[in-house]
Amino acid sequence: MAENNVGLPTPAGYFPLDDARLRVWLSGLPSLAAHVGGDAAHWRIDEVGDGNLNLVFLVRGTVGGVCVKQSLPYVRAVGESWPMPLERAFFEHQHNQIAGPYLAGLIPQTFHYDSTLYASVMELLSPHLILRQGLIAGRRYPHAATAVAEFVARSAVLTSPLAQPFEQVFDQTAIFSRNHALTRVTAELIFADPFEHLPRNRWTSPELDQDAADIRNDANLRAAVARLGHRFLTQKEALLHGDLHTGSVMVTEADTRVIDPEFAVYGPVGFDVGVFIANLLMAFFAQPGHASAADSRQTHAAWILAQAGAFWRHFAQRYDALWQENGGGDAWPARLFTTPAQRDAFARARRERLREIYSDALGFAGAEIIRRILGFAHNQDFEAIADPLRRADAERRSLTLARALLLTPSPFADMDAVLQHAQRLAVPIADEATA
Ligand code: SR1
Ligand code: MG
Repeated sequence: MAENNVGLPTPAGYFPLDDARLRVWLSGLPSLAAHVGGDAAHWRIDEVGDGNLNLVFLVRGTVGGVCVKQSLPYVRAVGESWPMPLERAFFEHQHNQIAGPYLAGLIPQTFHYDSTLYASVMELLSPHLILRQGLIAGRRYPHAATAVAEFVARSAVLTSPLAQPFEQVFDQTAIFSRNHALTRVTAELIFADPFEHLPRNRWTSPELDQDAADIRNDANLRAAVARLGHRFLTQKEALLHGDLHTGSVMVTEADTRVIDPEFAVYGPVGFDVGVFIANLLMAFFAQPGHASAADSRQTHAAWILAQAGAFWRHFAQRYDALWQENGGGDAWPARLFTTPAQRDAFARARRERLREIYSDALGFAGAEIIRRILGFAHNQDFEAIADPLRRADAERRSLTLARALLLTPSPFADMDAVLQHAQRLAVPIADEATA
């Protein structure tokens, strides 16, 4: 072990990649270099990482290309003042190893993992875009919501004791329970930070100063979010992606891939469900901020909202079907439910389980919205709105929905009720009078 300049131990042999080092390293791995093709000196290499944490390189040559993702020993978006262990690449690799076999076609193929450089070499997804960027640009991806729902449903059932022997699940849970650094990020950034005065928090100021203070000072909201934080840390239901926002999905019109499972941990299924729904809801509320003279974005906003419904419906239907088809694990042993009466009881229990996931998801969605507007890690849906008044308006409407999801969820008997409420909240005040 050596010490890097941020004081964290890094393994001997680790170095951050750059254009020159990547050419040398990759050309020393002939089977990977073959995916790129041609003379390494002529490869086109672009560093495209736009997330908070890692280096991401796209390498293109005469045959095709690869994507190389590497951990840095600190939070990229902040710099060396926020050290961050390199192991996140290991947990992303473990997710690919353990959940990957169930997720064919929904994740990029991984060709190689280097445990010294904490780097993965993956399939180059082209001409894919990050889903969030596409939604901001006004583009539609007709299959994205159902593909992400399929990813969540397969992960939720097939990595859990519904489908696996408990010994296997316990061993996997033990692996991901070492994902301390990124689980701490989630525990603090989602479930605590927005309720404290911290230098790393920010919001659209001064427009949202009062909203931020109201949220910080709302004891019931603190309790609702803390309760969910407790569930996140204790309910080891299935292997989560752990950071399933619209920036973790790459799309074309026909193809959808979920990327970046470095926050993977065993947790409550409703967390992934709620985070993804929250990010669609924020994309929806942000649309007026992206309007132009030619496009009010109303139609696009309505389409995005409908995707949240399609996502939940597909998830619920597939979770139920996959459970019935793969119920060979130690939880809910299939052999106990064979007579008509037993099968009825099992069907009722499955409906109850989906109600539980739905209820969790509403709360996690509320917590995700609040942290994206008042915490450290914001999203481009709002950040790309240059006018602070318009940005604050979209953010305030989102916060209003988040509070309702967390504090008064009972009117939201089903997802349609959530979407109708979001639609009502999105109507500008002036239009409400004439509606
Ligand atoms: C310090 S990392 C901040 C955020 O970026 C990641 O994408 C996660 O969402 C995390 O909460
Ligand atoms: Mg990420």
